[in-house]
Amino acid sequence: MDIIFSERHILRNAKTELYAGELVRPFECPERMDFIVREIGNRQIGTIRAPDSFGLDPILRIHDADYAEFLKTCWEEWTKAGYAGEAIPTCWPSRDMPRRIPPNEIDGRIGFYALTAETSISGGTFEAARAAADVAVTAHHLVASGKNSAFALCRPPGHHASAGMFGGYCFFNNAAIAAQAFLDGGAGRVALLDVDFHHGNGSQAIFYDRDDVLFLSLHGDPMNAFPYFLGGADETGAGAGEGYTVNYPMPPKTGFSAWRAALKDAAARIEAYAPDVLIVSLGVDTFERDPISFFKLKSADFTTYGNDIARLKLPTLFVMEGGYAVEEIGINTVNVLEGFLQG
Ligand code: Q9C
Ligand code: ZN
Repeated sequence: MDIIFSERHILRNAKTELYAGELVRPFECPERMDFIVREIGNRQIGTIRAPDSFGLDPILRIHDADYAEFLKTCWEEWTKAGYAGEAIPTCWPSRDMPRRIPPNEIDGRIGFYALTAETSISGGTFEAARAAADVAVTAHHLVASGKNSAFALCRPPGHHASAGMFGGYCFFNNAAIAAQAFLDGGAGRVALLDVDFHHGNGSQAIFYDRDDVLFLSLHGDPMNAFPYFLGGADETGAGAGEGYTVNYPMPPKTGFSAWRAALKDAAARIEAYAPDVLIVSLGVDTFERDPISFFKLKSADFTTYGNDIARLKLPTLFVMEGGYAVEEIGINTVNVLEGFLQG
């Protein structure tokens, strides 16, 4: 399998995450990539190469220009304001304050563009997020030009980012950018299967009213899990997109047999849609020992479901999302890819 990876991910090296009322070292840390890269080498599943550069164009097919500009200038503005810590929002246009225009001051601007407060913005974040989008677009080109599969080893992840908002460790939506790139390159239908533990709220929002991307997500029930405010089974799409969003929220302690039954249902819907290509938003935070999640998948289960995905017999682009059991993230990620390759 061709694997695309950018060393520039280390430019995303925030020191703080607001977690349980404290500033802790972020769960979404650079070493995640070290463990995955090492395991790819150990198991020899393919060669790793650096991405090409595509600039902002493919990003702006998904994201708002003012949002991209905000991400580019946020850290500089924050520093200029004289703040000592990393950039963290504290005020949003929330339910009872629906005035939706970006304020001038950085404190207001960051709140306008933020979904959540755990994801601090630090110097280098924009550059790393741009490199991750390059990884996704480069890997998309391999599949678009005839390879059966590719792995976009993206960091930072992307599926929580919407057209104009960051959060949940995500800035640019790498999988959505790849989906749009396939469509712009001539594909008619793309299926986006999100197997990260968390609901892919950004991806859902981006494609909610469209029928050219079928979005399916298996995730912790938002009544009990981040991102809490999207991901219900009753969200099925809008307008032309009605029926093209499919959510599988599952309760705490869900194990592999229930999870796999949801995957089987998703696979049947993907088959019926008959897409030109399948994108998998691959988060391995469904693992039993993930520190911030509540599913109970074991390492061997990742191989099994990689194999299940292969049985769809579709050109497949895997895009890295979450996974925070750092010591085991390499094994679990490569298990999916190996299971796929053996399928
Ligand atoms: N108590 C991704 O996996 N915090 N993002 C959750 C749990 C945010 C996860 C707190 C988790 C974001 C890409
Ligand atoms: Zn996740």
